[in-house]
Amino acid sequence: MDTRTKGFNTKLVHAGIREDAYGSVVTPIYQTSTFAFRNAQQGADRFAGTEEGYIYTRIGNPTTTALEENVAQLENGFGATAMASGMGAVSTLYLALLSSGDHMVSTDSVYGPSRGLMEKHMSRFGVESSYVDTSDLENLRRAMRPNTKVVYIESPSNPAMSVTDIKAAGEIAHAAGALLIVDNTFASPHLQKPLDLGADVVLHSVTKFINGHADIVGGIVVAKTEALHKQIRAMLINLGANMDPHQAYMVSRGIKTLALRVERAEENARKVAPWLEAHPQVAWVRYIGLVSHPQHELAKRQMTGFGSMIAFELKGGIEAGRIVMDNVQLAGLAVSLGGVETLISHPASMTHASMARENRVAAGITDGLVRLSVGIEDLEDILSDLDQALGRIG
Ligand code: LCS
Repeated sequence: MDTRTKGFNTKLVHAGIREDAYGSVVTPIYQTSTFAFRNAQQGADRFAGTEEGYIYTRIGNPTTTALEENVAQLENGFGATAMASGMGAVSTLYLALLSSGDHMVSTDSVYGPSRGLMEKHMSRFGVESSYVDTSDLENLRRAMRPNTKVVYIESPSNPAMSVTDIKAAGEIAHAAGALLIVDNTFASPHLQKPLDLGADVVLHSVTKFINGHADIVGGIVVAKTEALHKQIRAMLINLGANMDPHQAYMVSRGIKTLALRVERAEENARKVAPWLEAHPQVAWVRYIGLVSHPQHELAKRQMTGFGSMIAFELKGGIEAGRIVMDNVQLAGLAVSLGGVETLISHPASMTHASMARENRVAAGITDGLVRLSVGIEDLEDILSDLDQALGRIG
């Protein structure tokens, strides 16, 4: 069945599954490191690329291919490459698309290590970078240089929840001869399709919504064109940050319910966000579904939903935040997000601790910001857990 013309939910369930000798309904785990050739000529042909087929699992594996085909179709891209982690995807992209003397402009409130890898390590190889608030396109325009080769947007961003106009960012990047990469982790392909909006490459930490069950880490990159897909894949094969077939199997299992999970979690978040906003202990809430969010209208235009990530700050600052995090019972006090379970965390001391404090504050990641990944549990239980934890504040 050609799933490319089918709807999103049908793709989630069926895309990438190939018929096998046994009529397996799902793609089995091909737990093998290597694939035997019929003869020496076949080995040579596969290496030369004149015959399709598998060679060695770092280069490709049927279980991983099934996931790659699925996500490539969800994002409307030419092809996808699965990695060992989201950071495996980020590092592969930096190394595949940037060279010494090149410059990258990025959203300032990106996931901490995406910025740390660039500023602390890629800089050692002569790659320059600027981090600006890309939700204001003027900042992006001003940051472009003659040697800018990549514009890297995270939208919505982790954890400031800032939203960037992807279509406009693509136009700015392309006018300067640069590529647009979008980290689509927070939205998931169910709520946002950056390639349709003009991005060249989209990436995910599949650890989050795509897998959705908090039981593996993984990453994936989808390229719009064959040339970009080949360039990224060639880098991954050399780097060796490939996804393992067992990991790929787990993700293929989790992804089938992506739309159901994302919609259910959003239903909860749409109630939790205004509840928090009305709470006397809460200073402010950033949820893109709230009219108080500065890019609410933009999010409505470029996304098909608002998701389930909420950032908020308590009037009592970080001390009050600590009390809440120490007293939640249903919500897990843990980093990561996008799973079926509600999780709470403190970016300034956890996921974004590696960022210089002045950069963090400039990016809207205040010391008192608490991040909530709303799960699919019963709404009443999530609210009563938050209520009792907030009630512990002096
Ligand atoms: N991109 C975004 C937007 C992320 O949130 C993360 C991880 C990554 C890339 C990297 O993916 P990983 O290698 O972890 O699969 N974000 C995390 C977070 O906020 N808490 O724990 C991990």
